[in-house]
Amino acid sequence: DDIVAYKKHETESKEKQLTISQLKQQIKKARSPRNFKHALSGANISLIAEVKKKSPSKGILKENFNHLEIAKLYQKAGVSAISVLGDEHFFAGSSEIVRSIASNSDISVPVMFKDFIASEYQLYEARASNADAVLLIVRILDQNTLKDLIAKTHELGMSALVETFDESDVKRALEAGAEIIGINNRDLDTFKTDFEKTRRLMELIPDNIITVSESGIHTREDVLFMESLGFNAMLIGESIICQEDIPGKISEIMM
Ligand code: IGP
Repeated sequence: DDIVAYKKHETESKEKQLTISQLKQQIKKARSPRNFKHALSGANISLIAEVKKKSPSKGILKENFNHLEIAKLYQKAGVSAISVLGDEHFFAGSSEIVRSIASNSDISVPVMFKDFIASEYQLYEARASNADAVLLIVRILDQNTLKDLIAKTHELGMSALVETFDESDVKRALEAGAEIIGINNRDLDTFKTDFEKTRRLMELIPDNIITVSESGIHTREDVLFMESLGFNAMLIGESIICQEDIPGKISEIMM
């Protein structure tokens, strides 16, 4: 996979600046992890709001983008968790941005480190940045790596949101020990969203698993649809970030 090769290469050069054992030293001084899974387990559907400056399909989403200020608006609006892009290349994020948000005293909700994770190094990087959760994408990982990364994430005291696109991904996620499964409504090749596919995949997931509907959610109707399918949470970026009035948009769709 291209992305995995790219990330492995990127990790190798990062490892020259900062080794795993140095990251482990940083982790000893990190704040203790917040319970991401618990934050998504409320009676009503939860919102994970995403801090994303740029996307591969739309380019720069907003001018004068201040990551920390947006995270603070999310916190004030009462979101359940915040997702922050750690990837620099495609999304103009970074682990420093994750750290600035996850370490800020105004932020008390769990923070997810969102990247194309392909190795343990990135999990240490996430925890050293004070992240509480990571995203693991099934279809870019082989089954053994997926299992190992889920186990390592839990060992570090974090939660893993395990992202799926099709039936086979869902089966693999369950088999690998995922406790939180995300269904991406967007096809990463065509950038199209397909809620019908989401409905089908949702039927394969047992009730004891926490479920997250990801991408392309724009309106109050979309939220009600995801609620009707039984999702515990939604991951929303674009449709909130692109608004002038971010708290207003959040209360409009969440009510
Ligand atoms: C958020 P949106 O359409 O609300 O901005 O989507 C999130 O689901 C999306 O950014 C995402 C993503 C990913 C990005 C989901 N999985 C994997 C990068 C990599």
